[in-house]
Amino acid sequence: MRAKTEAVLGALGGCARYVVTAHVRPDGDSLGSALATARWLRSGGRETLVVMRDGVPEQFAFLPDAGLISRQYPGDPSEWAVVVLDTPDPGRTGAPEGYLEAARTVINVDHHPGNAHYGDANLVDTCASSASLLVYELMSEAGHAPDGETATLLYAGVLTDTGGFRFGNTDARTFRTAARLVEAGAEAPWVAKHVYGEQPTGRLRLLGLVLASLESELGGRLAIMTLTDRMREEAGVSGENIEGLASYGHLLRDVEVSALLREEGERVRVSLRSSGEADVNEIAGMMGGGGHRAAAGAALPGPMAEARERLIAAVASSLERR
Ligand SMILES: [Mn+2]
Repeated sequence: MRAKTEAVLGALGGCARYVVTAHVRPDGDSLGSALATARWLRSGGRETLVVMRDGVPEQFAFLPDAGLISRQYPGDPSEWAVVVLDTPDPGRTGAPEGYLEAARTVINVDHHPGNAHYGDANLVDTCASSASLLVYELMSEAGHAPDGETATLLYAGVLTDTGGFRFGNTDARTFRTAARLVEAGAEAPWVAKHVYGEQPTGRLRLLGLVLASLESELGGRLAIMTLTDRMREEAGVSGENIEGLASYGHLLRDVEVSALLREEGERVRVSLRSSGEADVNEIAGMMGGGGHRAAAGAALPGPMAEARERLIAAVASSLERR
């Protein structure tokens, strides 16, 4: 790990221009780690662009520098070093075909179990609860003290990838990092208020409808909620404002896997959350998806009823094996 850290730090210092990116449909960790890395590179005098093909979800628009994110990769990749954060497979960046291959250099910093160890330099630590935590550790290793806004960005990633310090990946290293980030000026209550409070009316209406759909299967070990286009219409919500909804099934006692099935055109997207023991990365893998032990997802062909049956079968076979 030591050699890997040094290779990544060397690559982060060695170029003049950087594109920082992460996976499509960025979450709090992707955005926090990317925006913080960009501030770090800029503080060292590097020209830096943050590119997210899907832009910034409304829920995270409050993050410092969120307004600087571009949806377009700059031309001539050979002029740019690309830093890819929180992304197990380079295809998931949504970069134009051949872009990463043509880039000056590619640096990969991630914590997903299925990471392909791509890039000219990579740091993949699947024990880390977030990519933001890894970026913080890289900064410490380099002797860089993050400013308050950078600390706030990293804190947002540490907080959201542990489900608000609740998932099974919440360990001492997570709390140590969170404490240091707060010491560096991270606005912890402010981040929590934006991420977990201050919900727009439409989202609360949608939550009501999704909760009303909750059913338990497999003797109460699996909770399934659904989100349909009709519900979106009824709640007056159009966007992808679903962060956190999949976890609500864990409010029921004895639920090991909480699932949210949502209609997305012809397909049904499945989000899975584990309360600890169940490995939802394995379950998602059986359905062609992936993620982490505690949080994962997959896309299934519709209709909803069929996707639901496939989900129940996958969860049943995984729970039986334990
Ligand atoms: Mn992450």
